[in-house]
Amino acid sequence: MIVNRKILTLDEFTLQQLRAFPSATGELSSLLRDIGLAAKRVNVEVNKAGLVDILGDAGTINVQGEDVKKLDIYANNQFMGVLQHGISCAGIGSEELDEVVVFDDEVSNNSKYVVLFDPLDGSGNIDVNISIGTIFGVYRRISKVGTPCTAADFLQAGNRQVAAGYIVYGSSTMLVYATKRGVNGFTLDQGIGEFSLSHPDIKCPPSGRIYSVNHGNFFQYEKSVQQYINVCQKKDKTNGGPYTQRYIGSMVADVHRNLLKGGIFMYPGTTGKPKGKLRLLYECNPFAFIVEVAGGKATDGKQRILDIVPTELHQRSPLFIGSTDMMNELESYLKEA
Ligand code: P6P
Repeated sequence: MIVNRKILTLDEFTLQQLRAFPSATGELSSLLRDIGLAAKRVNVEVNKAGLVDILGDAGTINVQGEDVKKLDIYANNQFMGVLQHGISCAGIGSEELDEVVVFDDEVSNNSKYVVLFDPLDGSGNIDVNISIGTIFGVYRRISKVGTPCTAADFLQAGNRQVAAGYIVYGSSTMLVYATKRGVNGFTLDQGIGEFSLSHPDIKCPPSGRIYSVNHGNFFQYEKSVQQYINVCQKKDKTNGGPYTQRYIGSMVADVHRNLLKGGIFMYPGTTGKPKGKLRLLYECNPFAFIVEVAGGKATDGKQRILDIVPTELHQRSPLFIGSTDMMNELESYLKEA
């Protein structure tokens, strides 16, 4: 296999973007490089998780009431650490932490951005070697630069994100990063230890034939959602099908696949959990930003995810996200209801 070393690394890409926009301060580029470094460190541990005593529960319960696995904590500390010691971030919010962390040092207080992240989504899959991921969203702070950031900086609507991305630790490790200018995917080249541009200008196909949903909750979904799922199952060659159902219980992997191939991912509300399971700020919002920039759609079943004004750091939201044509067909059933 001839390896093309002319592929831009993440650093080369961000520097190229910086040269294209001389007015940019470079803080966002620097923040992306920090995230790439943390991702490489987490990737090493994820790749050897079966070999070292990093598997299994850490014995603590996180704010979600879920068993926290050691890799969750390690990943949280890696992302928090690089952001705290970088030059671009005033503070963070994390799935693993009850409250936001205000870095409150001189450099951080003079930084423009705050970051919300889920350090290791799908961690229940760690022990069985299924792809997992990190999800992050970047906001320009609304509090005064030069002062410590505040909780309000983290409760902005998703349409105020300046960037968002995810890392999928799978058969290969990819970092996918979006700004309003586009979505780009970088694959970790182990030979040089750098993320290299492998998927420039990712677009979400307007339609697809993959639908992703947990059928185990079917009878807990609203009738209109059940109706759409039945429609998916009845698709054939005459109406854009047949569809296939793909759901591996790891949002980053499921949404990443649908983003590249076309498809729809649904985590609807259920009778038991009317707001669903996924977190608005650091799961739904980043993916909604990425998928919309790539040409897709994301709603909570009633409104655009990115228009929801959050009230709590860990609030949940139903999520329907993916190819525009599929989302429009789903919405025709939701509207009927
Ligand atoms: P269920 C993983 O715990 C996660 O937050 C997402 O990554 C995934 O899509 C979802 O939960 C799976 O939840 O209830 O279908 O097992």
